[in-house]
Amino acid sequence: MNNQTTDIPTKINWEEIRAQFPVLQQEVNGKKLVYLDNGASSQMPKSVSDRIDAYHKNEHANVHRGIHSLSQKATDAFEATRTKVRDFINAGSLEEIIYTTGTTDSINLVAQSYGRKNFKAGDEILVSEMEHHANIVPWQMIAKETGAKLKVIPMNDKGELIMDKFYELFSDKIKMVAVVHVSNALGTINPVEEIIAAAHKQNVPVLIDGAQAVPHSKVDVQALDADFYAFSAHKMCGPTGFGILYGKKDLLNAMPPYRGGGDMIDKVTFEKTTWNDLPHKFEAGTPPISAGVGLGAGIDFLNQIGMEAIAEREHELLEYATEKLNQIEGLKIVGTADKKASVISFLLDGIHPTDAGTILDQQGIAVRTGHHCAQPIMQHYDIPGTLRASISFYNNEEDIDRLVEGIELVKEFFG
Ligand code: 7TS
Repeated sequence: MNNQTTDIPTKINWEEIRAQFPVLQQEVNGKKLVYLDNGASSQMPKSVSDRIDAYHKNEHANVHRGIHSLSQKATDAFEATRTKVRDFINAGSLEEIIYTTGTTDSINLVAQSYGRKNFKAGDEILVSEMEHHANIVPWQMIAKETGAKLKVIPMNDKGELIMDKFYELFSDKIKMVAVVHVSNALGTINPVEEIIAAAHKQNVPVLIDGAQAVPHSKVDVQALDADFYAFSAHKMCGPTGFGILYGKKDLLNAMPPYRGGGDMIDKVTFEKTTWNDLPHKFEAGTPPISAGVGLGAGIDFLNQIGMEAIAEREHELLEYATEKLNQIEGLKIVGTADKKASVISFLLDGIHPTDAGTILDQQGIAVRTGHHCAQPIMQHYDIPGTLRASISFYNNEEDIDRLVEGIELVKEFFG
């Protein structure tokens, strides 16, 4: 993945695309909504909510059960998403696409299943300083249980991983590397190809937290050679409560189940239970079926636009916003990596991010404030938090201009 994208076949009408998001048409606090919190959750186009609605009206039943036609219809709709996900991230097979409830769940699955089986006292798990808590805490939990330890790849003040330190930290104690592809708090695009290749030289598997990468660029898990890759539907125009764990088949096959229950078994007796095949071995119980169907529709929507075009448009908006925000006196951007996705964290001189965010909200401008579930990043800069504008392809220059006006008002308000 990179910032440079090419060959957009036809000129895309971004305003037509924006018009497909009903939620963006509303007023908030008497002003037209400016939604710049896409890093937390993206919005849903009408085609996705319509698809979920149609599923409930016409196709709903439990999946993988019985022979009745409606259950088969539901199963077909639900399983169609697996094929779409496989193709979207270019996985090698459907067995490698595990349905979860989101990135957090996906990472916990690997930590609890792979980690419990493979980590022992003295082993090390390598994460980075810019991880979301979802890629720290599950590892800490399993480390505590197994006697393993966390090691941390530090970052510089621009918010880039210090790769020399990564190589220095690497030893034969390392049993897993878990790194974020794109930082949710800084926007940094990490050199995950390099990290994966280096780890593989030592036969160490790598989990990539792709929550902020998959929605914004073309991700090819086979080209990356990632062992595990996690992401969430609700950040890619899909619904909440659904996500994906990609894992290489050999690794997944060798891992014990994470949760027990219906659907994940082959044969159950009181003496012994055997497991279902991949991917179902990791999918116990009734899944969020409609959400899975919704993710399929979200992928269709993104594919219709094209991930290259999306990356290009978001980069254009990032550059526009960065230039405008840099002109504001007393504003400092936190996270100035050379390779960035469309996330801008910033501070306003003498104004607490929460206070600024409240005044922006009064103007109908939605940004996130706080530590963004990445407290170690805030500790690095010795700040309580930032304001964060996370931009999507359905934003436009007017949204950015409104943000700039809003910030000027915040500054006036706090004198
Ligand atoms: N990893 C990254 C990089 C994230 O940005 C997030 C969510 C997660 C993991 C967890 O995803 P979940 O779907 O399981 O919750 N990030 C954010 C955010 O930036 N603001 O709210 C949630």
